[in-house]
Amino acid sequence: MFNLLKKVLGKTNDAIKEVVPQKRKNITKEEFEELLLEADVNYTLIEKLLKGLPNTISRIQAFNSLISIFHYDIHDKESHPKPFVEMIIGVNGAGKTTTIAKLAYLYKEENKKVVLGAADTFRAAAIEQLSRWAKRLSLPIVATQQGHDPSAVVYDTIESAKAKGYDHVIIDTAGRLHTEKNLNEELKKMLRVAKKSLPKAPHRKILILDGTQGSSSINQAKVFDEYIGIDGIIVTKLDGTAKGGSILSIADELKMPILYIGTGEQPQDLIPFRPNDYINTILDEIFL
Ligand SMILES: Nc1nc2c(ncn2[C@@H]2O[C@H](COP(=O)(O)OP(=O)(O)OP(=O)(O)O)[C@@H](O)[C@H]2O)c(=O)[nH]1
Ligand SMILES: [Mg+2]
Repeated sequence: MFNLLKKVLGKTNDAIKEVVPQKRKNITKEEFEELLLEADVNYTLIEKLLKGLPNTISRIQAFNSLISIFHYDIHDKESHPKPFVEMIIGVNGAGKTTTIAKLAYLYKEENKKVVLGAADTFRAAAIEQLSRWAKRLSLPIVATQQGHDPSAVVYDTIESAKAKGYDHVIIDTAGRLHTEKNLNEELKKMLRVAKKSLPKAPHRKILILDGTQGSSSINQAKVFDEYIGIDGIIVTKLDGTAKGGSILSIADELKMPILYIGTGEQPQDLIPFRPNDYINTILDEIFL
């Protein structure tokens, strides 16, 4: 897992290498500042991270500075109600549908029964795309036709899960900009209708952020959160970007748990996000 993270953060680490080519015991404050900039950490946060640090920084000092951003630990095994309903939200092309396949794969590995809800009835071929994943992973799926009411799919999927004793419901939604009022009203309706089937559903509204967008996705997340309340984030496409440091900005500004990171296009390409591992992977490139 640790090595996998190292591979994923490869490009970010390459950017860092430009600043500190050889591993050392200590780095200067200026070097720390520069490498955070290279990794796309925003400047306000960099200033905060540098505050109180001496001019020469050891690994422990760098670690303590970075870990201070993360205020939570979400991978304590929580017990989930059954069915546990998750709704996957985000802008167009962020990686929602692929992430659903990954989550479903993970739950299946834990011997849980999963059903998918194809509530992206908006984009042409979205239903087919999720159906293909369902087939490939041998999962049941609840779907309707393109153009039909996505809320009905949400309701039917939860009802089906209750009737058949499924552990997990994962609902795909259409990509939407945080600024599209009508589409966001539709999201609210989907949430209301979910509650008609199961009062506490959805238990988790997960926002998918495209890791290649770097810190700019923070604004999106804030607007979605104001609108419907986000319970957790999954950052995708971190395999293809040097902006791995944006995770620090996301964690600091949004104060929402980062649940997983997406590291490729296959179902197994999802890593639970653990702040310690993430920071150590970066620091391994800098310090002896
Ligand atoms: N390299 C890489 N590609 C990814 C990752 N996650 C998703 N993708 C790719 O990103 C593209 C878009 O993924 P989708 O899952 O269709 O995105 P979406 O958010 O459902 O898109 P819409 O439904 O159109 O809004 C696809 O080509 C995926 O294979 C990831 O973690 N790494
Ligand atoms: Mg999709």
